[in-house]
Amino acid sequence: MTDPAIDAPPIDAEALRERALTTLTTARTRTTLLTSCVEDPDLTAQHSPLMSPLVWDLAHIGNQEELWLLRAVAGRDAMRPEIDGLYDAFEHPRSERPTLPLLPPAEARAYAAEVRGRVMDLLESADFHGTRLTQAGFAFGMIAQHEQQHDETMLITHQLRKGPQALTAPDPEPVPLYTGPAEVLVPAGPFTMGTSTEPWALDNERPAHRREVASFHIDTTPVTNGAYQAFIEDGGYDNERWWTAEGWAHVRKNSLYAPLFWRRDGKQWLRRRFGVTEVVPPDEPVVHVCWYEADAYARWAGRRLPTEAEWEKAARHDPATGRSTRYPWGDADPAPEHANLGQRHLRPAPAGSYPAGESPLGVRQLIGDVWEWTASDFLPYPGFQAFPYKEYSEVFFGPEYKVLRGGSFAVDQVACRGTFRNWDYPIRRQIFSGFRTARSAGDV
Ligand code: AVJ
Ligand code: FE
Repeated sequence: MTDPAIDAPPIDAEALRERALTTLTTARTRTTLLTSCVEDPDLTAQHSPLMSPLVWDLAHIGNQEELWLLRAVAGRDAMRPEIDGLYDAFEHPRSERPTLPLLPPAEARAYAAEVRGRVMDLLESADFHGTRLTQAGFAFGMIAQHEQQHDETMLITHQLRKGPQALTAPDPEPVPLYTGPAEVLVPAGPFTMGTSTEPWALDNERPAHRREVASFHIDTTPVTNGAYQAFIEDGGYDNERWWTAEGWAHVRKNSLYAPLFWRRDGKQWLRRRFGVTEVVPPDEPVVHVCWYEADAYARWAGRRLPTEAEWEKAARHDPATGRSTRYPWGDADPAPEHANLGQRHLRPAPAGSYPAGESPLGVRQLIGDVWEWTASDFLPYPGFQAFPYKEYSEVFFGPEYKVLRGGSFAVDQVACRGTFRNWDYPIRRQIFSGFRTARSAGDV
């Protein structure tokens, strides 16, 4: 009998080449769509001080690809050293980027395409050995994830943009109203959090480590618009007792009364979504709420936000084997029946969708639909090492950022897994953020 562990080549170079090619090409198709569905003035305009002009994202995508694949991996010289500073996210805050001498749209496109052409040549002979950057094609995976992260950022810019609809996509399949249990019990005990084996996991997801988690209940679906409306109608935004001190100060100062993009129209709520105004659908997960709103809703409901460890245990721990899986449904890569990912729909799917994607305990929609706010600050795992650059994660660790998990409809699968960590300020709500709630097992 042959031992597959010995017989199998340690690195299947052809499979990696194929995966790198597919993920980079998928990202570029998305980038092209997001930057060609509007005219040039909409690419160079700033649609919100929170966001870069779309043409900045486009050239920044190319510049990061040049930096990591052509320079760091292949040792090439800079193609246009004079532009590096313009596209360094740390040199210029987003609000200032429109005033920079950015490459105009045609030049930005040509630059990104030129970089990509050279990367395609490099990929043909890449051997995926040697350094941590090249091992298992990490740098290619990191760059595909980076482009997809900016594709989500650009979709946020499209949502903030005023004016007629520029993007369309089919709606998710309608599903029968979800009538399963509202919450599940996750029994106490340790589980493995984070990963040391997922080849393209980013530095903040590493290393795998054991975490003790007390028993808790967690919602089987994200909180819906309908449930959130009940909080609004009950005067949730006017009642200080549901809010943290900072949250209360924030809602008062900014006169918040509902999720971003909502407005009341008589008895009903309307929302603006990619240039179209529509009635807020009650069965869809709520999106565009900040951490303070999620936290206040949970308290109003007699519950709390799950910690990051609770969220990951609900998403990855398989009670039958004691193992942590890559996704709630197991180790298989995401397929359309598992989750709403990749901007194939431009909205979350109704609560209770994707039964094939549920966790062993029956928790649904942990992956895709909406990013889920957790109670936790963004902190390094024990044994964290910044790689390949401190500015991805390390400089953001601290109590000023809250962790979001699970990914939204706007995230591609290459940048989404059970261990993936996102973070933002607790006031942010232009992102595709929702939440689910939890309670400790002892609490009623
Ligand atoms: C992980 C979404 C917080 O957009 O600031 C993109 C991703 N990092 N380019 C961000 C990122 C560098 C990052 N987030
Ligand atoms: Fe970036």
